[in-house]
Amino acid sequence: MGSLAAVLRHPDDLYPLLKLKMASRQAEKQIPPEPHWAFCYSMLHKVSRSFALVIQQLGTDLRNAVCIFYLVLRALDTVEDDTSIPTDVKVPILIAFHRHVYDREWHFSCGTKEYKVLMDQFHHVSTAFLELGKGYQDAIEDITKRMGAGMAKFICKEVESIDDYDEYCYYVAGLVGLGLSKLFYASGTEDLAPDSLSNSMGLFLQKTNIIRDYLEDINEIPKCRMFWPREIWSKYVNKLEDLKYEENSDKAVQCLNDMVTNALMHVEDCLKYMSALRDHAIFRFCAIPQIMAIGTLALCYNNIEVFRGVVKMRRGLTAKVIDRTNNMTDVYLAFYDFSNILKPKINKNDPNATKTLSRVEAIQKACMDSGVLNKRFVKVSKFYKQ
Ligand code: D61
Ligand code: MG
Repeated sequence: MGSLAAVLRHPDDLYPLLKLKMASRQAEKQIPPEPHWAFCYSMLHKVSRSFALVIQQLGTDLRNAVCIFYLVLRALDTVEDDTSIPTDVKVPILIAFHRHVYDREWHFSCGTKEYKVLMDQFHHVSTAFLELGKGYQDAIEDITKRMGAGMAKFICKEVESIDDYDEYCYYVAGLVGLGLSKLFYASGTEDLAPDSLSNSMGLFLQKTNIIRDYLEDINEIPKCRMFWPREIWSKYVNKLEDLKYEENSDKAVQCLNDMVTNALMHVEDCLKYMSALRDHAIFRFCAIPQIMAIGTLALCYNNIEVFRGVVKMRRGLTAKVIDRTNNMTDVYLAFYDFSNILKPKINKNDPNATKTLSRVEAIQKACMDSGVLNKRFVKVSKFYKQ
């Protein structure tokens, strides 16, 4: 749970934290009896603290499909991320991965810790996959095929331009959005969302991760892979790793702010996507990660700590988001609030100050134009004070 010091500083975190603790205990107890499904759900809890809880709340059929979708792509990503696998071994595995899910005998050992267990015991995932409905199987296979091909393309290619950056994020996260929209549609409760909006849902999450994980990725051993586009960082430093050195602090923060401003471009699409959802569980499943992302960006903006250590929202704030996200009003309020946390951090000497400010104002306008927020309330709202 959150640290005692943090809870003492934010006493109203306590109730949501306890509620979250109970919900995750409950989820752990609900592990199915069949060994392959038991493996899949306990794996989901181990590899994704954040997604497991929201996936758990979906209805049974869709939940099983999303759980397997997650684990298949996590396994694919474990191959992509393992920098000790030689390229000539890795590329064919990425490209053929969508066929391996039909083969109960197939496995490939790589990754570390819980990811290694996922890879070594992958037959449990394929066994569960083969029990899903055909509509779900086809959607998962299709996305796995396209993502594997995209990852293979970027194994040998650096992220140079902003277009490359958007293309890479499309492969690894935008496609997840497209796949999820298909699964929601197949479950019968939602209309099929336009691809461009589904893509934006993924891009916003992935770009936030890439920004937050700068230091972790640059310090990766044996070798690092970086996803910050040269077109952005080359305006500030000669080498991407120069951003972490103290003498470049001013440039580093300006570059970071440029990256955050770029990520904020996707917010209006995300709001539009979420506003079309009908099912309460699907809504929460989609909205909670999005609110966490805008919260993380507000925290990272103009914050040198991104280059020094881990910048994360405190556990209590995450618990509050999970507790308070039930409808579009909650989403608009959260986006408005977090934009309001970011706004006063904009320094007028920052090279992108005007651009960032106009992005933040556009987001706030979109929230206000929804008509569900009350102007006076919003002015004093400190719902999500950090
Ligand atoms: C609604 C709800 C959830 C959504 C969504 C729409 C649209 C897209 C996404 C979730 C995907 C967002 C991915 C953001 C986190 N990034 C990663 O995990 C990176 O790996 C990308 C490739 C594997 C994607 C696996 C995945 C992730 C979330 C899912 C899912 C599958 C299936 C269902 C639901 C959510 C990243 O991982 C390492 C790290 O973050 O430390 C990387 O290697 O870049
Ligand atoms: Mg990866």
